[in-house]
Amino acid sequence: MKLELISFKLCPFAQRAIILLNKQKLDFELNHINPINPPDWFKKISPTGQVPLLKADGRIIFESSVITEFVNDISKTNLHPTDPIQKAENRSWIQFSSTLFDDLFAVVTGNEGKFHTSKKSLFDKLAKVETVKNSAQFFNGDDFSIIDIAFAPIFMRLDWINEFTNSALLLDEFKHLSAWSKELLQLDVVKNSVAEGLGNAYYANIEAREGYLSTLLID
Ligand SMILES: N[C@@H](CCC(=O)N[C@@H](CS)C(=O)NCC(=O)O)C(=O)O
Repeated sequence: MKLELISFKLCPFAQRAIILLNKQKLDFELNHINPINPPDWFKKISPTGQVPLLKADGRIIFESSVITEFVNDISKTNLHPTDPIQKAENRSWIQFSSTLFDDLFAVVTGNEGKFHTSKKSLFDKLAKVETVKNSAQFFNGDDFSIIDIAFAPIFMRLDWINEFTNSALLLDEFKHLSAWSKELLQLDVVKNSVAEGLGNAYYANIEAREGYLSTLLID
Protein backbone atom coordinates (compact mmCIF):
# COMPACT_ATOMS: atom_id res chain seq x y z
CA MET A 1 0.00 0.00 0.00
CA LYS A 2 1.33 3.44 -0.89
CA LEU A 3 1.29 5.75 2.12
CA GLU A 4 1.95 9.48 2.07
CA LEU A 5 1.76 11.53 5.25
CA ILE A 6 1.20 15.26 4.93
CA SER A 7 2.44 17.21 7.90
CA PHE A 8 4.28 20.26 9.01
CA LYS A 9 7.49 20.03 10.95
CA LEU A 10 6.31 21.04 14.43
CA CYS A 11 2.95 19.27 14.38
CA PRO A 12 2.55 17.03 17.46
CA PHE A 13 -0.47 15.28 15.96
CA ALA A 14 1.50 14.25 12.87
CA GLN A 15 4.34 13.14 15.14
CA ARG A 16 2.01 10.49 16.55
CA ALA A 17 1.49 9.05 13.08
CA ILE A 18 5.24 9.15 12.37
CA ILE A 19 6.09 7.28 15.58
CA LEU A 20 3.56 4.57 14.81
CA LEU A 21 4.49 4.21 11.13
CA ASN A 22 8.13 3.82 12.13
CA LYS A 23 7.36 1.48 15.02
CA GLN A 24 5.30 -0.67 12.66
CA LYS A 25 8.12 -0.51 10.08
CA LEU A 26 5.80 0.70 7.33
CA ASP A 27 7.26 2.58 4.38
CA PHE A 28 5.79 6.00 3.86
CA GLU A 29 6.56 9.27 2.17
CA LEU A 30 6.60 12.34 4.42
CA ASN A 31 5.70 15.68 2.89
CA HIS A 32 5.49 19.00 4.66
CA ILE A 33 3.23 21.93 3.94
CA ASN A 34 3.03 25.37 5.50
CA PRO A 35 -0.25 25.35 7.49
CA ILE A 36 -0.43 29.18 7.49
CA ASN A 37 -0.42 29.23 3.69
CA PRO A 38 -1.37 25.75 2.49
CA PRO A 39 -1.09 24.95 -1.21
CA ASP A 40 -4.27 24.69 -3.27
CA TRP A 41 -3.91 20.94 -3.79
CA PHE A 42 -3.97 20.49 0.01
CA LYS A 43 -7.03 22.71 0.43
CA LYS A 44 -8.81 20.55 -2.13
CA ILE A 45 -8.16 17.25 -0.36
CA SER A 46 -8.33 18.30 3.31
CA PRO A 47 -11.83 18.82 4.74
CA THR A 48 -10.46 20.40 7.93
CA GLY A 49 -7.48 22.24 6.47
CA GLN A 50 -5.39 20.52 9.14
CA VAL A 51 -2.48 18.14 9.20
CA PRO A 52 -1.82 15.29 9.61
CA LEU A 53 -3.49 13.88 6.57
CA LEU A 54 -2.65 10.43 5.28
CA LYS A 55 -3.05 9.36 1.68
CA ALA A 56 -3.46 5.58 1.46
CA ASP A 57 -3.37 4.45 -2.15
CA GLY A 58 -4.57 7.95 -2.99
CA ARG A 59 -7.52 7.86 -0.54
CA ILE A 60 -7.75 10.50 2.16
CA ILE A 61 -7.65 9.76 5.89
CA PHE A 62 -7.56 12.61 8.39
CA GLU A 63 -7.58 13.16 12.19
CA SER A 64 -4.53 11.80 13.98
CA SER A 65 -6.50 9.33 16.12
CA VAL A 66 -8.12 7.84 13.02
CA ILE A 67 -4.80 7.74 11.18
CA THR A 68 -3.14 5.86 14.05
CA GLU A 69 -6.03 3.38 14.27
CA PHE A 70 -5.75 2.80 10.53
CA VAL A 71 -1.97 2.37 10.63
CA ASN A 72 -2.40 -0.14 13.43
CA ASP A 73 -5.08 -2.00 11.41
CA ILE A 74 -2.77 -2.47 8.42
CA SER A 75 0.21 -3.54 10.55
CA LYS A 76 1.35 -7.02 11.51
CA THR A 77 1.61 -6.12 15.19
CA ASN A 78 -1.38 -4.85 17.14
CA LEU A 79 -0.38 -2.00 19.44
CA HIS A 80 -3.79 -1.63 21.09
CA PRO A 81 -4.91 -3.74 24.06
CA THR A 82 -7.00 -6.73 22.99
CA ASP A 83 -9.44 -6.46 25.90
CA PRO A 84 -12.35 -4.31 24.62
CA ILE A 85 -12.79 -2.36 27.84
CA GLN A 86 -9.09 -1.63 28.16
CA LYS A 87 -8.97 -0.64 24.50
CA ALA A 88 -11.92 1.73 24.97
CA GLU A 89 -10.31 3.19 28.10
CA ASN A 90 -7.12 3.78 26.13
CA ARG A 91 -9.09 5.49 23.37
CA SER A 92 -10.83 7.71 25.93
CA TRP A 93 -7.50 8.85 27.35
CA ILE A 94 -6.05 9.32 23.88
CA GLN A 95 -8.91 11.69 23.11
CA PHE A 96 -8.32 13.41 26.44
CA SER A 97 -4.60 13.76 25.64
CA SER A 98 -5.42 15.76 22.52
CA THR A 99 -7.05 18.46 24.64
CA LEU A 100 -3.71 19.03 26.41
CA PHE A 101 -2.42 20.61 23.21
CA ASP A 102 -5.04 23.38 23.41
CA ASP A 103 -3.71 24.34 26.84
CA LEU A 104 -0.12 24.02 25.70
CA PHE A 105 -0.78 26.28 22.72
CA ALA A 106 -2.23 28.90 25.06
CA VAL A 107 0.76 28.50 27.40
CA VAL A 108 3.11 29.16 24.48
CA THR A 109 1.21 32.07 22.95
CA GLY A 110 -0.63 33.73 25.83
CA ASN A 111 0.14 36.85 27.86
CA GLU A 112 1.05 36.48 31.54
CA GLY A 113 -2.55 36.01 32.71
CA LYS A 114 -3.34 33.52 29.97
CA PHE A 115 -0.08 31.68 30.64
CA HIS A 116 -1.03 31.08 34.26
CA THR A 117 -4.65 30.05 33.62
CA SER A 118 -3.62 27.75 30.77
CA LYS A 119 -0.80 26.24 32.80
CA LYS A 120 -3.30 25.55 35.59
CA SER A 121 -5.73 23.98 33.14
CA LEU A 122 -2.91 21.87 31.66
CA PHE A 123 -1.70 20.74 35.08
CA ASP A 124 -5.26 19.99 36.29
CA LYS A 125 -5.60 17.65 33.30
CA LEU A 126 -2.19 16.09 33.88
CA ALA A 127 -3.23 15.45 37.50
CA LYS A 128 -6.17 13.42 36.18
CA VAL A 129 -3.86 11.39 33.94
CA GLU A 130 -1.58 10.80 36.94
CA THR A 131 -4.46 9.08 38.75
CA VAL A 132 -4.81 6.44 36.01
CA LYS A 133 -1.09 5.87 35.44
CA ASN A 134 0.83 3.53 37.69
CA SER A 135 4.52 2.83 38.12
CA ALA A 136 4.67 0.47 35.14
CA GLN A 137 7.02 1.28 32.25
CA PHE A 138 4.21 2.12 29.83
CA PHE A 139 0.53 3.04 30.16
CA ASN A 140 -0.53 -0.59 29.74
CA GLY A 141 2.29 -2.12 31.75
CA ASP A 142 5.19 -3.69 29.85
CA ASP A 143 3.59 -3.26 26.42
CA PHE A 144 4.32 -0.16 24.35
CA SER A 145 0.95 0.89 22.90
CA ILE A 146 -0.73 3.56 20.82
CA ILE A 147 -1.62 5.45 23.98
CA ASP A 148 2.09 5.87 24.75
CA ILE A 149 2.52 7.26 21.25
CA ALA A 150 -0.35 9.71 21.80
CA PHE A 151 1.32 11.19 24.90
CA ALA A 152 4.95 11.22 23.68
CA PRO A 153 4.67 14.49 21.68
CA ILE A 154 3.25 16.39 24.66
CA PHE A 155 6.02 15.11 26.92
CA MET A 156 8.61 16.08 24.30
CA ARG A 157 7.29 19.65 24.19
CA LEU A 158 7.11 19.94 27.98
CA ASP A 159 10.69 18.68 28.14
CA TRP A 160 11.84 21.27 25.60
CA ILE A 161 10.07 24.06 27.47
CA ASN A 162 11.69 22.98 30.74
CA GLU A 163 15.08 22.92 29.06
CA PHE A 164 14.57 26.37 27.49
CA THR A 165 13.26 28.02 30.66
CA ASN A 166 13.96 27.57 34.34
CA SER A 167 11.70 24.52 34.29
CA ALA A 168 8.47 26.47 33.74
CA LEU A 169 6.37 23.32 33.31
CA LEU A 170 8.11 20.79 35.52
CA LEU A 171 6.28 17.47 35.92
CA ASP A 172 7.95 16.63 39.25
CA GLU A 173 4.71 16.76 41.22
CA PHE A 174 3.47 13.86 39.09
CA LYS A 175 5.60 10.86 40.04
CA HIS A 176 4.16 8.46 37.49
CA LEU A 177 3.97 10.94 34.62
CA SER A 178 7.58 12.06 35.21
CA ALA A 179 8.81 8.47 35.01
CA TRP A 180 6.59 7.72 32.00
CA SER A 181 7.83 10.82 30.19
CA LYS A 182 11.50 9.85 30.78
CA GLU A 183 10.77 6.33 29.61
CA LEU A 184 9.12 7.47 26.37
CA LEU A 185 11.58 10.24 25.49
CA GLN A 186 14.57 7.92 25.56
CA LEU A 187 13.04 5.53 23.00
CA ASP A 188 14.69 5.68 19.56
CA VAL A 189 11.32 5.53 17.82
CA VAL A 190 10.27 8.68 19.71
CA LYS A 191 13.63 10.50 19.38
CA ASN A 192 13.76 9.77 15.65
CA SER A 193 10.20 10.95 15.01
CA VAL A 194 11.36 14.56 14.74
CA ALA A 195 13.95 16.08 12.46
CA GLU A 196 17.36 16.92 13.89
CA GLY A 197 17.29 20.34 15.52
CA LEU A 198 13.52 20.49 15.88
CA GLY A 199 14.00 21.62 19.48
CA ASN A 200 15.68 24.76 18.11
CA ALA A 201 12.71 25.33 15.82
CA TYR A 202 10.40 24.99 18.82
CA TYR A 203 12.52 27.54 20.73
CA ALA A 204 12.27 29.91 17.75
CA ASN A 205 8.50 29.31 17.65
CA ILE A 206 8.16 30.29 21.33
CA GLU A 207 10.22 33.42 20.67
CA ALA A 208 8.19 34.35 17.60
CA ARG A 209 4.88 34.02 19.46
CA GLU A 210 6.03 36.75 21.87
CA GLY A 211 3.84 35.38 24.65
CA TYR A 212 4.74 35.47 28.33
CA LEU A 213 6.63 32.18 27.92
CA SER A 214 9.07 33.89 25.55
CA THR A 215 10.12 36.16 28.43
CA LEU A 216 11.10 33.09 30.45
CA LEU A 217 13.48 31.75 27.79
CA ILE A 218 17.08 31.31 28.83
CA ASP A 219 19.44 32.39 26.03
N1 LIG B 1 -7.82 16.97 15.74
C1 LIG B 1 -6.74 17.09 14.80
C2 LIG B 1 -5.89 18.28 15.16
C3 LIG B 1 -4.82 18.56 14.12
C4 LIG B 1 -4.22 19.94 14.24
O1 LIG B 1 -4.59 20.75 15.13
N2 LIG B 1 -3.30 20.23 13.33
C5 LIG B 1 -2.69 21.53 13.30
C6 LIG B 1 -1.17 21.39 13.16
S1 LIG B 1 -0.45 20.60 14.55
C7 LIG B 1 -3.12 22.27 12.05
O2 LIG B 1 -3.19 21.69 10.99
N3 LIG B 1 -3.39 23.56 12.18
C8 LIG B 1 -3.75 24.40 11.07
C9 LIG B 1 -5.18 24.84 11.16
O3 LIG B 1 -5.88 24.50 12.13
O4 LIG B 1 -5.61 25.55 10.24
C10 LIG B 1 -5.92 15.79 14.77
O5 LIG B 1 -5.86 15.11 15.83
O6 LIG B 1 -5.38 15.42 13.72
